[in-house]
Amino acid sequence: MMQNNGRLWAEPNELSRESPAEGVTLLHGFCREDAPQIYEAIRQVESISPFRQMVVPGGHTMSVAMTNCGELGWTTDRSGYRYTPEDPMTGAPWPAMPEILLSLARRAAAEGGSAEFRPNGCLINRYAVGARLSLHQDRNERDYSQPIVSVSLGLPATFLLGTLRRTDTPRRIRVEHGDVLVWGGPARLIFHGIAPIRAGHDPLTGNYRINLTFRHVASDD
Ligand code: MD3
Ligand code: FE
Repeated sequence: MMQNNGRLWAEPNELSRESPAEGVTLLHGFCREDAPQIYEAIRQVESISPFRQMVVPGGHTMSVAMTNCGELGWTTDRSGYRYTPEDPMTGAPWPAMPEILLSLARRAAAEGGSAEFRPNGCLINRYAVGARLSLHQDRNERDYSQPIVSVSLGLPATFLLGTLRRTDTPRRIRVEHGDVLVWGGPARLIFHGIAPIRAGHDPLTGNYRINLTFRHVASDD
């Protein structure tokens, strides 16, 4: 491991753990070896509920393409953001969460200190070159007691790690293929985003970055 301005830089093929902020655990390379099977599971989901670019209430179309698996999937349209049991595009339930994804999320959460993580939804984001996600909070889950686990595949990205206040300048953190982050406790409601993806090629995903976020969404019953 090399030390650089107080930040630890992992060697490219090394596994390492960092805590870039309170409540955040970065498991560098945690799913690198399983990435081909994880990607296969995403292809399976996508064959049932395809990636699509959704429209936000303000009328803009998101640059990120999205789909979901699990009991509840996140969507947006002109009328607002919500979690639904059905894919509005197909009218059918979202595809079930593949076992390999569920077990990855639970193992990662345990490493981040949450042994009881029960994700019932997984939002899958696909970024083409230039796609970005502006600073936001994730509040539609209505249950903030469980963490969010995020998995990065393919092209690297600059993650914008903010605070609980929108106006604070976010820190920039590089996330790459195989990295897994666990966001719990005081980090669950921070503002965060993704800077525009830069051109590149990944052997597994081609010209895309793919991010999975596992969530426990409160259901109404
Ligand atoms: C911290 N996705 O889907 S993952 C999102 O890379 C989202 O696609 C980004 O933000 C992506 O909502 C970032 C890391 C992440 C996801 C959700 C969080 C960090 C989070 C929710 C609360 C706190
Ligand atoms: Fe988010």
